[in-house]
Amino acid sequence: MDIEVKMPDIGLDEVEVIEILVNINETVELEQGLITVEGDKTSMEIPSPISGVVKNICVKVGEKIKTSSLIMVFKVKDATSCIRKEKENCLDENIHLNFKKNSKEDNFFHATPVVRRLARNLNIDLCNIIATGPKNRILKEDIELYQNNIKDNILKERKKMDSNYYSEEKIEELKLSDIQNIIGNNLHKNWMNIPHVTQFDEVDITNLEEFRKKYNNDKKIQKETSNCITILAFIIKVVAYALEKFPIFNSSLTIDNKKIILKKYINIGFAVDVNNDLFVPVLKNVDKKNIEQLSSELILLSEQARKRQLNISDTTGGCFTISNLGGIGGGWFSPIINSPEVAILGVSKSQIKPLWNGKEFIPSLMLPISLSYNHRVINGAYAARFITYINKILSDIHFLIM
Ligand code: CAO
Repeated sequence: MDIEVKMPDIGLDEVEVIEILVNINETVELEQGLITVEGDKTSMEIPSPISGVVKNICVKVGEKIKTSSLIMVFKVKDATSCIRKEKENCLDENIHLNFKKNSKEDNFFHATPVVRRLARNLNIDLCNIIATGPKNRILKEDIELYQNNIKDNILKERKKMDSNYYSEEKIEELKLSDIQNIIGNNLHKNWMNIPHVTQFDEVDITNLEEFRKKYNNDKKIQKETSNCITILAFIIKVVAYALEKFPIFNSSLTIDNKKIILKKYINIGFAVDVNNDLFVPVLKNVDKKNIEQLSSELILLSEQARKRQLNISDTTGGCFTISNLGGIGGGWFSPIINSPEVAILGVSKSQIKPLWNGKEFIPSLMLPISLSYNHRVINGAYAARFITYINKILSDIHFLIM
């Protein structure tokens, strides 16, 4: 059956056909654009009121047409089934079919192709939009308003769900401290700006712990418990050795990322947990101090951090940072680099594990370490050598005297 499609009343006496959007023999869906017409101030896509195959195109580009001018002839199998029921009330009453006329004036809409495209892209049905333009025309602003209302409703709905879930008696709101805000912003900036890679390793510290315990027992016997040394002091010293051997780890990047600044001093920061706030005091000239000196400075700076009495000079000038969570517990973690430094060492809790010595499994105290490095500055092979070097010296502290 053939059906004629005519030009709807779009509120203009005469319009020019500026584009034909379909071809003869093309199968066209309901509401698919057929032609674009242009009036004095606006252009508009004329949607198809039916689905079917285009049999004849009765207009040409550049032709002036009026309301009710014949646009096209469609071939359809079944005139009633070609109009989708659910869309029926969206049909423009002024699009004339020779067998049917939509009488639902309320649902009449006009919109420019730009607006229709916008609606299509946002998956918005024009039938749902309240038109505020002249002659019931849907404007871009109407679509935006509708879109914003949807967003508002979603937010309201989400808030409602959240408040149902977290009723006020069940939650407590805590404000982040100023320090948390500052640290959080820095961490976020570093995480976003530095291409992080984390290399993991496990160090056999059985001998080191044996030595440390012996040393601390002597101190206890001499009633010098304040001089007891933790594993961290050894790690700091070993890292200083490694920084000397692998100077690129003792560097920083200029802000424009164009130059590497190699440092000729070794200052190492260590993270201190103070009631959920994080401080990083810096031990200066680590390479020039022995482990006992480093340990007493470490204890002093940790105490000052806990009392929140660190000076600015205590927390600046670091070349490399160590974050030791091993006193608390947990396995490996990926520390975030403390820019402008280019690497950080994370230390986790040591555990006894069976270690194969070629003949048998030996119970060994294994210390998990994780090295995050700035991949812009340091390549993976170099980082693997660096962590392997740290592993070697920590496993056998005789290397410290070499
Ligand atoms: N594995 C096993 N035991 C460890 C260990 C490890 N990796 N690190 C420390 N220990 C041991 C110490 O040797 C000590 O044992 P002894 O009593 O036998 O000597 C005990 O745990 C307690 O050590 P400590 O934590 O008090 O001291 P420390 O020098 O190792 O660390 C400090 C000092 C200030 C770094 C630490 O107290 C701290 O605050 N750590 C948290 C760091 C942090 O928050 N990092 C996260 C930053 S990112 O959010």
